[in-house]
Amino acid sequence: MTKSYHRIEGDAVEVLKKNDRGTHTVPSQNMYPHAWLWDSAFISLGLRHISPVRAATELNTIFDGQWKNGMIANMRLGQASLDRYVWSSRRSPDAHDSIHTSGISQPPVLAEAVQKVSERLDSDERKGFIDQSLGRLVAFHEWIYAERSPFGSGLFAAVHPWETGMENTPPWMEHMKSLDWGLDGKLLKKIGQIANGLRRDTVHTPPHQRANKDEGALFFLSAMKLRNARYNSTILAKTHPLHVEDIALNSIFVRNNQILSELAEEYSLTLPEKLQQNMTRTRYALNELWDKEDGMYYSRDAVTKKLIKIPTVASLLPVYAGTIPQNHLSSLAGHLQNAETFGLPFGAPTVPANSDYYRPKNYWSAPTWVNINWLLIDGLQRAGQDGLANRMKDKTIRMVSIGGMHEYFDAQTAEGLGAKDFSWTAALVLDLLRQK
Ligand code: 9WN
Repeated sequence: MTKSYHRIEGDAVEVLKKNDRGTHTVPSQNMYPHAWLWDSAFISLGLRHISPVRAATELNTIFDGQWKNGMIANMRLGQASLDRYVWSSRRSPDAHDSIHTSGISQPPVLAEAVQKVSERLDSDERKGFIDQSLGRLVAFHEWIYAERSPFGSGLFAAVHPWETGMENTPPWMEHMKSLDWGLDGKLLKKIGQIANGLRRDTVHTPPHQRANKDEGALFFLSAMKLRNARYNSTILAKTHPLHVEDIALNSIFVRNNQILSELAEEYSLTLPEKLQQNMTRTRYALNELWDKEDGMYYSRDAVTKKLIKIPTVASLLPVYAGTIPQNHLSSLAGHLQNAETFGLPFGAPTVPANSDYYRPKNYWSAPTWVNINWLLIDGLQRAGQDGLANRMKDKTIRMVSIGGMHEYFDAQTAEGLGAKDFSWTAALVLDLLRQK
């Protein structure tokens, strides 16, 4: 049964209240005890409708954990957590002196959040917030070029699947399995056992909805490689086998570079020349990831420069970048409407329905996520594709009204999956409703 818009708004506000920890919002009660970069960015987009000042605080909490070299980590870790030991971020001299974080980042969607939140603040608050945020955003984007683009393409090359935010997405999992990690089978097995022994996610969520054991082992293996290299990018460029120019990550990067330029112009800040040049390069380089034959984009191994041709919703996210040629945009819009692949009843599945990798209830391997639908809707609106954008918006709202404020959903049935009372689902559905 579908609920009225009014009821959904009420439920969304309730979830955000329940998950509020004062200066940040946890993604969900038990499963996710820390503050995550892109979660807090999406959460702030919903919070700005309730309290713009609280939305700004949400972002400041993430910015406050920024490393000395500009990195903003995917997780700002809570008290006494095992994750503090696993990541041991202090192994890096660049880590924050007193705030514990992971040692990797996440999609740079913070400029978007800063812009949208700042528009809701009154002028004094806005000035203070922008003065504080702009320098931090510049340092973060400069860090991406300095430390995550070591092979000269101008694209963001991620070193861990969690940097994409789409943890077990099939192209990454397949690619990781194909790499030489320099370990024999016995050691790999041992690492897998340790990794799965440390996992707590499958206590809170049915295991078939989460990453499987092999995927869990790959997450841990790559994290240990990074930790052993003390997160030093010069060492990683030589020793780490995994550098992927992820298409979703780079689409988000291009759009947020654009927003950062807009903010700089509006607030009379001249961006460093090198950063401006790099931003232009990234915009052009995104099109190197276009595959003419399939009419969509793919992620690329940054070392071999080979596309990893397994279609996922990331292949369509250049819609959000806002800079792609018109014929590419039409092709991606076509995929989004194809009922055999991405045009499912409740939004874009993360893996197309006709793929061998399609597992309808499994995490980033088919279910649809509200944040990804939000990014697609936003891109389609800016591209003037209002009809498709509105249809996706209606599907997403209807899905949440049927499935509840879950983390992700079966794109065919709207069944809620993963964590319950998930913060960005609540925040973004609130945002979509307020746009109506
Ligand atoms: C690891 C918090 C995060 C999201 C990610 C999502 C999931 C974590 C996990 O939860 O990842 O970062 O434990 O699997 O995949 O996008 O930011 O909600």
